[in-house]
Amino acid sequence: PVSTVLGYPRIGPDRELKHALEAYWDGRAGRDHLERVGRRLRADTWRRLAELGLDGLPSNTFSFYDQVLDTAMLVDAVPDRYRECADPYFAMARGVDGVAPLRMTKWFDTNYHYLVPEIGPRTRFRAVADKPLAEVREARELGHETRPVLVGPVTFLRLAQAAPGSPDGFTPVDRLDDLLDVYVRLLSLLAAEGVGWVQLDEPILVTDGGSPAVRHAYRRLAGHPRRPKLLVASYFGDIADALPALAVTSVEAVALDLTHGVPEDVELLRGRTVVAGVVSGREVWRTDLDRARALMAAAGATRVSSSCSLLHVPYSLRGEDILPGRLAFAEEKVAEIVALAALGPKAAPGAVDTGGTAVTGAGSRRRPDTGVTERSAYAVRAAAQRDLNLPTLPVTTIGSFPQTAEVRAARQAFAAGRSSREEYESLIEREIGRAVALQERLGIDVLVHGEPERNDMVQYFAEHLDGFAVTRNGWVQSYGSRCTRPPILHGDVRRPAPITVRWATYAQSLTGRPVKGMLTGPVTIVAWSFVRADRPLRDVTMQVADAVREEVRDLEAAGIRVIQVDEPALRELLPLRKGDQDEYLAWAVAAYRHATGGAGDATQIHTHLCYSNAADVSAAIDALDADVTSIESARSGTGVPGFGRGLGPGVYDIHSPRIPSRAEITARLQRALRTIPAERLWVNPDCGLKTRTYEQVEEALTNVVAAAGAVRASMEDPG
Ligand code: THG
Ligand code: ZN
Repeated sequence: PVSTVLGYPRIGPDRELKHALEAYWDGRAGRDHLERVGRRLRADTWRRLAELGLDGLPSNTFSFYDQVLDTAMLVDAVPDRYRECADPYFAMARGVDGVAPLRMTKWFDTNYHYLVPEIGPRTRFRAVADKPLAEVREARELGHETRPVLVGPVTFLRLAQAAPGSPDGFTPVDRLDDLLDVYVRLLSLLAAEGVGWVQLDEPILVTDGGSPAVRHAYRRLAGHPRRPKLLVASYFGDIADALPALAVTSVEAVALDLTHGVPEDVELLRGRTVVAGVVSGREVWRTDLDRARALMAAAGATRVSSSCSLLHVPYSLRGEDILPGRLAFAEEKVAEIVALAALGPKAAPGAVDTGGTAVTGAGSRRRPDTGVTERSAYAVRAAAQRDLNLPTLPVTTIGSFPQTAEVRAARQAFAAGRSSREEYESLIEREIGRAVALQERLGIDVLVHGEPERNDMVQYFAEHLDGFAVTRNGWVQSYGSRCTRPPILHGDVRRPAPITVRWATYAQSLTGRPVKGMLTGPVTIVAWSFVRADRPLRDVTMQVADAVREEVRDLEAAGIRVIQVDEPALRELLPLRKGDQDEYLAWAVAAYRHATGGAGDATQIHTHLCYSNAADVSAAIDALDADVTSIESARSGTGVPGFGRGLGPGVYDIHSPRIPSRAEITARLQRALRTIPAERLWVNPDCGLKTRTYEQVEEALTNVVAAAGAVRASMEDPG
């Protein structure tokens, strides 16, 4: 075969898998229904890929939840606590009563999340090849020979965490030899099934320090006599120093992500099959076919592929009318791959330009902003903000209040033209009134309007900014059954009119307490969108920062004294190689400070970083210089070291329907006071409340306010 893809979306063109999973989990449908939907999605995918002319079809790229979880099942790395569960697979993914799920985290620098395997010194690996074997047979019955795709052993162990109770110094990679025994067994089972090629995904090759384990692993696997041919796939970056490590093994084929350039020592792969990942699996722009052919030639490649799995892009452009002629989603990318395979490589006249494609729009730069850019020192700001008259341990929430079915239905009706703007907006005002009244009654100190006008925050801002397009049905799997519809940032970003001012000022008109304006930060807007390829990400982010800055200044001018600019995705764009990280963090922080730096000293800037509170970005969080930062973890007050400003460690885990008791929250606050001085401690839930019900929120926040009151009283009267 000369044309292939490294993987394909699986949620279904109309999110059939999402609906089947949720029906199964809720008990609305049986296991057989879920299996039937899975079988149909796999069959449709193979048929469609074959119809489009692709000749190398992958299998085992389907998953009911996650491919890393599937790999844990494949090697039987199931922690003991799940073994007795009725369905260990979904118990690992989602937890069951009293049994916590596996931790979930980002798959490299994508917006996809995988489940983190737990590997200990005594994890007993065993080959359980049922799933890949069944998919190979299923495809064969439909007339397709396929190449099963497995997560490779090095990536699997490097992404795993040490099982609880592992001795100090143990890391999962210590178990590589034991795991390789199992991969050898898996390969021989696949060979016995008549499988000609297996793809082993090793994206860990594009990070630092992967080479020694890779050399060892692939010498061992490739040295085994009874096995299919091996295609080792590296993606999401430049393979760099790991290429020589692979080149000393006898793997038959290597897939390279050429969207990150042609590796320097690519000639070390001569004599082997090089699969050219020239059609981006991450971007949505049409491929420049001439440039792709030149890259193929420069890499000595004879096969064409996507740069990574197409999991990260929507299924197809069918039904979309945006940016005509400029986009390619999964199906259109497959057609490009087939076309490139037919054309073959083309000797480049000169060096290959590895810059962006020429397909995105150009445009003029915007006018300069005349406001101040750097805010005063924190002490000066804190003094200027004293007239907010907040008590010690001020209580606030993160931003969203429950999204009722009524609001969702009204938004759909308005979008579909079935109701008028006036009807929709008056419903939004009623919802805001309800949220404000509740917060006043509960005694919250800094109020929010509750965000009833937004569904997904990035989607919302994209819809109100020039330079973005939004799809009708461009869903991309985020984790399990959850998807997002990333907006497409295609041109110069401009804010044609204020976006949130109307709702913030309406809420403020209902109360004498301060209402927070709620914005999403530039890094997060960019991280959760498909971005243009013809400008550096930092410049694009700075344009978005400019738009956010204008919104901050308009909120301030409209009398909003507290403005929250969230950056939950700050850590997501962190480059995979350590050497690139400082530069990224510097411009990410600069973009945030540009967005917020137009606010006067008397305006209190808050930020919230749900997924970012990790040690490797804590200095950057500090450098954002927000007056108040709320973080997810309620477990320690030391998550952000060196913090000399307001800090709100979440005191209530909103991801669980459980209502925290007043005593529990009091204890958490008292613990936080050991590391955070009282004059800087804030009291808040750990994230937005939109997934909870009003009943749960009322009960939980009652306890939060009571706990803050109790701790305040105990400080005044320590006896
Ligand atoms: N918004 C966007 N991207 C994100 C998040 C977000 N990426 C990271 C993180 N948050 C992912 N988390 C989620 C959580 C829930 C959902 C999606 C991603 C979710 N989606 C709805 C679903 O699948 O049913 C659809 C939502 C919609 O209608 O837009 O629940 O918060 N952009
Ligand atoms: Zn959050």
